[in-house]
Amino acid sequence: MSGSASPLLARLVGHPIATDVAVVGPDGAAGGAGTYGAIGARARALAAQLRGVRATLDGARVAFLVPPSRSYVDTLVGVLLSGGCAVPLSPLHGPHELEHLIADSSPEAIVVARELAPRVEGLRGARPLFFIDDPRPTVTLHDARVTAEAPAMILYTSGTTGKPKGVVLSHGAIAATLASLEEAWQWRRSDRLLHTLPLHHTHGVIVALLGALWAGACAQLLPFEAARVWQLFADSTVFMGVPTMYVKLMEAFEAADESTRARWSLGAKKLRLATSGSAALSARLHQAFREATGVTILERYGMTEIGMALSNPFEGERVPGSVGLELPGVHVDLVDDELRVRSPQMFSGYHGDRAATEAAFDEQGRFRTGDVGERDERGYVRLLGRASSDIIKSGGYKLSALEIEEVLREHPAIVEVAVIGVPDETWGERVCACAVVREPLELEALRVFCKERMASYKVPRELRVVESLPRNAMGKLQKKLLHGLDSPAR
Ligand code: MLC
Ligand code: AMP
Repeated sequence: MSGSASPLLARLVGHPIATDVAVVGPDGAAGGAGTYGAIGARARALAAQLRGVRATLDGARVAFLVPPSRSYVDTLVGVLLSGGCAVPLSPLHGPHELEHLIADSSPEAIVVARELAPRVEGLRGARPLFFIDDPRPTVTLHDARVTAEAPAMILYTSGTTGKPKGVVLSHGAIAATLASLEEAWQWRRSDRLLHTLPLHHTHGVIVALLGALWAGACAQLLPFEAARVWQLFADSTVFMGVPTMYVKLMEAFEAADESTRARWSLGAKKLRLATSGSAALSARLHQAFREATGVTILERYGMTEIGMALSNPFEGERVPGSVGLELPGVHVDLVDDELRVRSPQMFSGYHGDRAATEAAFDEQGRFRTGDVGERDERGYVRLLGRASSDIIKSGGYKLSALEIEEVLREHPAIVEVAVIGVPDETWGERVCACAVVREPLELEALRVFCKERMASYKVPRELRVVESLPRNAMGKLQKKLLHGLDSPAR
């Protein structure tokens, strides 16, 4: 077999000190189970089981539905060690989404936490199901040979067309992201990451979780809850959030009494790095967090397909409202104001969709991000918006207006509908449905209808009942008129 060995696996299971702690849970207790050695051992046992399905998984997909926890890490590393391509599913996905993700990725096997098994039982067909919590036989196998080019992960992301697309990332591409961030942000083995992001998107799983493991550091995994995060800053050196998390942190801070504020401010001084990404952080929030904590948030920009591209400097000026400069190894051009990217972190393609993959690159092989921006004289990039109004970013989740519209059209009261993102203080943008109706329709009823059919973060937060939808002479929907804005870029 040709190709160099996976640099990602070399780091994930090559940690020199087996007793170093890689993962702790919400209570922060280290215990023996979360050490690099213990995770490696359980991951190897899972890999051996998976290779019982097929000796060389050779990039075949293995989907897994495991809540954010040490078991998630065991599973991810186990799938990678088996030579399989990991497809993380989320407990936040509804049945329709799980059905699409499983059908589209056509996994060879599914790994599941026992309590979540009922969610995939009816969807798995004849595929074998492995329970992550089962004790596993200790089979000794040589590690599968996995190359840098081999597919490591498929992450699903919403696009401007139809259902979410699977972004295939190779071991080498993920390693390039992690190496670039390690250098840029000076990740250290002594770091402790406070991790509250979901683990089915690149921010949570690659930038944060694998970022920590690549460096041999420790990640504490827990659900986001503002007061708890403030308390835990005192035990952490790194925090990574989406802007909505910082909004919620500042709301909690402002609501707290003076002594709590003083304690939280002091605790936050332990952070050597607090980053923001996935959506725009306002200069006002940047400043409010700095006033509360003395910590200057480092904002960076990335995308599932391209990894991380731009970042404010770790040392040097972090400019509020800017996403900074190219990360090591990355090249960004502004072509007609659109950011186009060349990078060793680049994805290998959309799973099973060659036409979409080809269309994603320009004639010079640069990825078309669809994000619009400008550079200042020092090279710092400021983002101005997106080319398509069919993409909505709510709380850092990328949502497709078209996907939500498709569901809404099934509602008996709806004649026609357009979904737009409306500026929102907390969420960045909130999902708003503009609908022509044949009978009265209330937002709450619409939300109930939607919740059965999509992840709850996609459900419209606003309903505007309109006489008709604005169309041009060709009959094409004019979404920008619904926004009341002239520029399609904003
Ligand atoms: C939760 N809700 C949302 C929402 N998150 N609604 C709209 N947009 C969101 N993002 C809804 C819930 O469904 C629930 O609805 C209600 O809000 C309260 O839920 P919650 O669980 O209490 O909310 P909270 O935990 O505070 O969630 C906020 C959040 C979360 C910011 C922690 O949204 C989050 O984890 N966002 C991160 C998304 C992310 O990782 N994106 C990265 C993509 S990768 P109800 O009706 O049930 O009450 C990427 C590339 C890059 O973008 O550069 O990083
Ligand atoms: P995703 O497809 O979920 O990976 O989201 C990628 C998109 O998130 C990018 O194309 C941007 O639109 C947006 N994004 C990421 N980081 C930032 C940021 N710092 N500021 C504004 N938008 C961002």
